[in-house]
Amino acid sequence: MKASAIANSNIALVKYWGKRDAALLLPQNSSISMTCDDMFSHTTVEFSSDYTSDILILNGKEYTRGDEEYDEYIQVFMNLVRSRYSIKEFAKIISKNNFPTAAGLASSASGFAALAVAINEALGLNLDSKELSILSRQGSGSASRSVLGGFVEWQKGDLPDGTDSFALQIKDENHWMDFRMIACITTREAKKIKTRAGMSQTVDTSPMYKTWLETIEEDLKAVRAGIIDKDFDTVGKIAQANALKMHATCFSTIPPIVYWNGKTVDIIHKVLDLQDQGVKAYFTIDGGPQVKVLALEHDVDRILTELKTIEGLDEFKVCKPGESPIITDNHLF
Ligand code: 2P0
Repeated sequence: MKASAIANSNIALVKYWGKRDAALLLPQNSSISMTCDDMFSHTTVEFSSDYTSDILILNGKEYTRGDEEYDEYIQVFMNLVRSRYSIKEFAKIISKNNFPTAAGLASSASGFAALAVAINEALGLNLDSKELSILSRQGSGSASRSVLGGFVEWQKGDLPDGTDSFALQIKDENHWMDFRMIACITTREAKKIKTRAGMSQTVDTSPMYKTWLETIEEDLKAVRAGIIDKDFDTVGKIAQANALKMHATCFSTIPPIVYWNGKTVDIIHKVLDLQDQGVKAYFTIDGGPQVKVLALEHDVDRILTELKTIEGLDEFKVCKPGESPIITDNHLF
């Protein structure tokens, strides 16, 4: 009843921002992402009657009742798993990330995808990728996209029960092998405003949110086609504009949500300068201060050289399109 899995994180090119059902984690809009090959969660889960409650150890720290990570994420998810698959046992879960947690690098995406895949293996559930996507979505929405490699679209679905809200692969990791995402780590501190709170505040109070929803289908259509045609300029331009629209909805809530720090802004200016010089580089930003620069492989060195001129910015992770989760015998306990 013990199994381990490794799942990659993903970075959205068209963002998921806003829920229509907070309990089932159903989104207001569809989203498109790239699964990233060098940002992953490694998770081991074991169900046993020896455990009297669920145990969670994340990056070496134990979380228990009273911790948000435990009460609002793991407990809710594990209770759902037990009730859906008629399991009585509690579980021990040990997970670690190879990148900063809760700072806008989608650690909940890789974390819940790895956990869902490990649970599927440990319990012998034989879930297919659609069912795995639906299960991981209920841990964290963006995790629905991390159960597949390459370029992925999470279709929002329309049904109230969420059975049509899951991810499908647009193209696998071998389709666009020179596509790169340079994650610029501006800080290792966890963000102050969690994504969940940020999303719901935005939906409730931003006058821009209506525009977000009105323009999302055209962004999805352009990025989907751009990925299929390997049209870097289209994907980069629309992804950049889509990220700025998402942050515009955040800035315009009451009280305002500003996920950026000074280095975030410095990187934006640097990338815009590069664009003025004819370099193909675009940025995207999630619910945190980190910036991800989209580029093609042959431009990465030049872009990194420019980014390193920003004072205090010295930590980067360059990712390619990554693969789907894998099962591993390398157990963490
Ligand atoms: C995304 N983000 O599409 C968007 C863009 C952040 C900004 O999905 O509440 O942690 O667990 O469903 O998945 C992060 O949100 O939120 C996210 P929940 P999640 O990647």
